Amino acid sequence: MSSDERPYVHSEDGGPDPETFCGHGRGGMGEEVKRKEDQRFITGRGNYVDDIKKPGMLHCEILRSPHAHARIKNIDKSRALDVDGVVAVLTADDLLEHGLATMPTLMADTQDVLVNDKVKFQSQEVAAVIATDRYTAKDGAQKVVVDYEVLDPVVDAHKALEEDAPLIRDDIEGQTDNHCLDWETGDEEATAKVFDEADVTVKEQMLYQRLHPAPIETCGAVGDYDPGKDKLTVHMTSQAPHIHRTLFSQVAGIPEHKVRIVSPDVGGGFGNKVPIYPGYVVAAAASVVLEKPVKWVEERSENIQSTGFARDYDMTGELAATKDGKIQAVRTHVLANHGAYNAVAQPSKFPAGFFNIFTGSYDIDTAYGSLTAAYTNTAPGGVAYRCSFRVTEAVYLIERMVKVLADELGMDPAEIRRKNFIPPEKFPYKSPTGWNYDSGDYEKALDLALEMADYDAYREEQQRRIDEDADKLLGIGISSFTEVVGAGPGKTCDIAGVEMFDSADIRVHPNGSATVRVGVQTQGQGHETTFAQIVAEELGMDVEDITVEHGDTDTDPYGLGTYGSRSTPVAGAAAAVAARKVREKAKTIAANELEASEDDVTWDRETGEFHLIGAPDRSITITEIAAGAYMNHPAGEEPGLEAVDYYDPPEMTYPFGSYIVVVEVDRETGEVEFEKFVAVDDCGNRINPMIIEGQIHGGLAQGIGTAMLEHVTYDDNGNVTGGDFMNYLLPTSMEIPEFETGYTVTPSPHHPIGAKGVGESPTVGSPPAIVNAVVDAMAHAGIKHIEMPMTPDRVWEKLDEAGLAIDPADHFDFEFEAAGSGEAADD
Ligand code: MCN
Ligand code: CUM
Repeated sequence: MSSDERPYVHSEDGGPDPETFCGHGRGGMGEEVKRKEDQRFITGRGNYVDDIKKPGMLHCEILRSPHAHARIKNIDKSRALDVDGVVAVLTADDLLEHGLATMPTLMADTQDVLVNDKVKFQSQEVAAVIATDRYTAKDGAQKVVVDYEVLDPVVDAHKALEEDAPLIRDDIEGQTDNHCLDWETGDEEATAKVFDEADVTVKEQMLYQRLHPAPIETCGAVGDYDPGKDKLTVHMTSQAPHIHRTLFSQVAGIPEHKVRIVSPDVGGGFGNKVPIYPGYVVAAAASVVLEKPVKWVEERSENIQSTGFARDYDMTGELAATKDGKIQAVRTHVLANHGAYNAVAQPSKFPAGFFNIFTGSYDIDTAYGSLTAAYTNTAPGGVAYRCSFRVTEAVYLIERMVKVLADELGMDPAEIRRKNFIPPEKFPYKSPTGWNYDSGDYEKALDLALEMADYDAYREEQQRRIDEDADKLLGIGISSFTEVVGAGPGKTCDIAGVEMFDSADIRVHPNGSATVRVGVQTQGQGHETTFAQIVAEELGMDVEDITVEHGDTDTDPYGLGTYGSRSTPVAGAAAAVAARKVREKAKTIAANELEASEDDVTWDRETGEFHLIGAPDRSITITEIAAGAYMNHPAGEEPGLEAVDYYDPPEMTYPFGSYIVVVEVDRETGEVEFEKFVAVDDCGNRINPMIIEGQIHGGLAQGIGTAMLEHVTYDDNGNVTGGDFMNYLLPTSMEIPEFETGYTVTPSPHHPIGAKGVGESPTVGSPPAIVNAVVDAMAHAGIKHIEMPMTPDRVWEKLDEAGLAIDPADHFDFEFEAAGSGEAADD
């Protein structure tokens, strides 16, 4: 079925009513079904890559470069090979022999699997040692002697583009500087004209700092080549098993039916497990060469230092507006740090990812954005971290700028948003940068959030504290973001040249239970529950009778994986459509069993049964139908009851929300305390409210980490100074306040069950709300911006700049004496 012929929304019976639905009582849509997967997780029966043990399995340790930029003169493996238990030491030369020296990054770039010639970032993979156990492999790795010629590194994107900067990518033919790519969107001339003529313009520069997804489980793989079957199985931490199979097959020249990727339980991905990493390739290659299973599992610091980071966008934002706050144009320029290799998530139509949704929730006619990206001696970058591929940066830009404009005009930030929202009647809405928003009601979400947050009362309290010169200031921040998820329609946002779709395969067994296989891969999002709920809803089955499987390319239908919150928008749609195909056939069988014409049979969503029109008592359940499908199939019909759907979405989905954050800023210490945190989300029709709530909580915690704590930092020599959990600070329960969540429901008009994605909304939407709150606490004293992460010292500096800081010494009525200045005590 092509996209155009798809049911516009819901099924022929209208589908579940979005306002009232609470499922059919057996685990259908809208019900808070407990997560089916948790049984095994909470009883310690999860099966992660590192749990996989194979007879005769060898272990791989990777030797990494201590330098950020260095030429390799020589590698001496001999002492490592002498270590008892070391089986092999691999370097680039060995991989070259097998045609595996380089691997594709997520985008149009190739990365050395093991450094060939020149190291380009600290911790880059130089050699792999394979041994009988992990400790021996590590001992061996320490005995590999590498002779480096150290080169000058450059880690800062601005400096990388200076004329005398050291050239990083001398492996690319014709590359003479560190310039990686340019990109632009919108109408430059028209935008300039609006800015020239506008009443008011504002401008601000802001860095979205480098972040790391930091999933609990690091990346790992077990390569398991079976010489008997000539088949390579790779168990790996993968968010996209089928894409990874295709890439493995292409890189290694092994046909796809000879490669099986299994992604078992995954302990969090957050975008970290979208790309291919050298460790995966090495484990697989070593297994083929040695004809033994080979395991590679990263350590924490390796994960932070060498696998895809995110963000690192230095953005300049500008708004042009009328005196009364109507935004007329947005302009932005970005300098992006792409690291040593261009691994950046950048669906082809939008070379800067989805950043060009920077007009956000606002009805702005004119916009222009440009971007320059640089190579630097840092880990390959910009991959993804709960971001919808740069929507995070876009939302940060526009939501911060709206606050900057509100402060400039002395307007209430809620009021200015209301004035500029795309009104509900304008949907479907076409944005000036080419997006087709499906549906939205931004004001409704904002109003609910304002009410939940008791906004007016906090505004009064804020003023009271200013008037009374209180030690703790109050700040109120708002973010009314829109997301864009569900990649994607046709070729408009294909990644790596693959047209985007996803799949579901449903097999109803003779006893009326079913197995559903999908092409996406859960990493904690609860797909085994929510996909079962979709099928339960559409087939009138009990959710307990449905098992969802995924993560095995040998058994699952081809799919493109889980990222960009696309599972529900795309594979969820496939599951619903496949279920409807099954229902069609079930109807034929029902008519046969009821000895009636198909035209006289109807399906009741409430009971999940087919019955004769006008005679509800003459009904038949899915169990009876399933038995009939196999044991008594109608003449002219194939036996069996199953269907597969490959769903090519007609459009992306546009979930949205309004977050309101109230903070207390301590004028003495610069500390920020959360006083209130309200999150109203709209992801269209909700499959499992409890799972959505979990997604929101987790994502808000990550938004707090982003705004307050996290930053992967480097020193000038390219040493990662934020490359472990002592220095890369993740929020703990101590930093996370109570969240108050609310929701509105604006169904997607083109999605079969009216659902939109939600997985990334909280991380995308919350950082600007938090920054806006902290800025808001100091705005009366002229503070316009503060960079993330908003550590106490940074906040204190801003307080000081605004003349709001209280010197801690003011609390003491004695004077400190400088050391050594006093007289020596004689007792
Ligand atoms: N859901 C729902 N009703 C909706 C929308 C979603 O019940 N209207 C449910 C879904 O069925 C699914 C969950 O919410 O069980 C998230 O759905 P969706 O928004 O479709 O996102 P994905 O399943 O595609 O998950 C990807 C998204 C991304 S890209 C990142 S990054 C992220 C996130 O999910 N990584 C996560 N949430 C995560 N949560 C956990 N625990 N671990 C990660 O690694
Ligand atoms: Cu942008 S991180 Mo998620 O898409 O896997």
